[in-house]
Amino acid sequence: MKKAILIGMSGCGKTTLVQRLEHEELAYAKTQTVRHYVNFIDTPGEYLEHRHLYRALIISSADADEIGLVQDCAAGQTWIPPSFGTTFAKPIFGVVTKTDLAVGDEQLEYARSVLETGGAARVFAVSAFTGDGVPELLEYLGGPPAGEAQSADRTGVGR
Ligand SMILES: Nc1nc2c(ncn2[C@@H]2O[C@H](COP(=O)(O)OP(=O)(O)OP(=O)(O)O)[C@@H](O)[C@H]2O)c(=O)[nH]1
Ligand SMILES: [Mg+2]
Repeated sequence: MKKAILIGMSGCGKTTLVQRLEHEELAYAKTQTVRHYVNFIDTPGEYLEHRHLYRALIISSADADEIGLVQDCAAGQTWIPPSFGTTFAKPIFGVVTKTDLAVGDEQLEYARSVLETGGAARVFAVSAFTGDGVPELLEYLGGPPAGEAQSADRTGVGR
């Protein structure tokens, strides 16, 4: 499975999504610093919100195969600048989060356009709460189907 670093504003749902993808219990915990999971690198939203911290994102991305830009569809604003993805010489995908909160298509379209403008070649729309869209994202990253035990994967054998 490819390793992805997730980047997005504070509260957009990165950690909750990683918990869902890693089959962990969903429990709120503010991300204070970069956290490494088996298949993901979770980052604090502040690293995107303060330009002088971009450097930490660039350094952390060295261990990732893919860059995942994350946008909360219910946020109504973004910190992802146009062409932000060019900061990283790696493939970029986008994730629209919290689709369970979307009221109509406009919010989803806005989030999708933010991610595409930021450089995402593929965009996935997910809800970590309901699991909608999670299998498609896992398939893209080459992971096992949602719900399937990841014990073999966790050992790192074959990676
Ligand atoms: N309704 C809904 N709420 C969600 C979803 N995912 C996350 N949340 C909520 O959004 C809030 C922020 O989620 P986090 O996963 O901590 O966000 P984050 O992007 O990791 O935030 P930072 O660590 O501050 O960068 C929490 O209260 C979550 O419960 C979702 O799919 N649907
Ligand atoms: Mg977090």
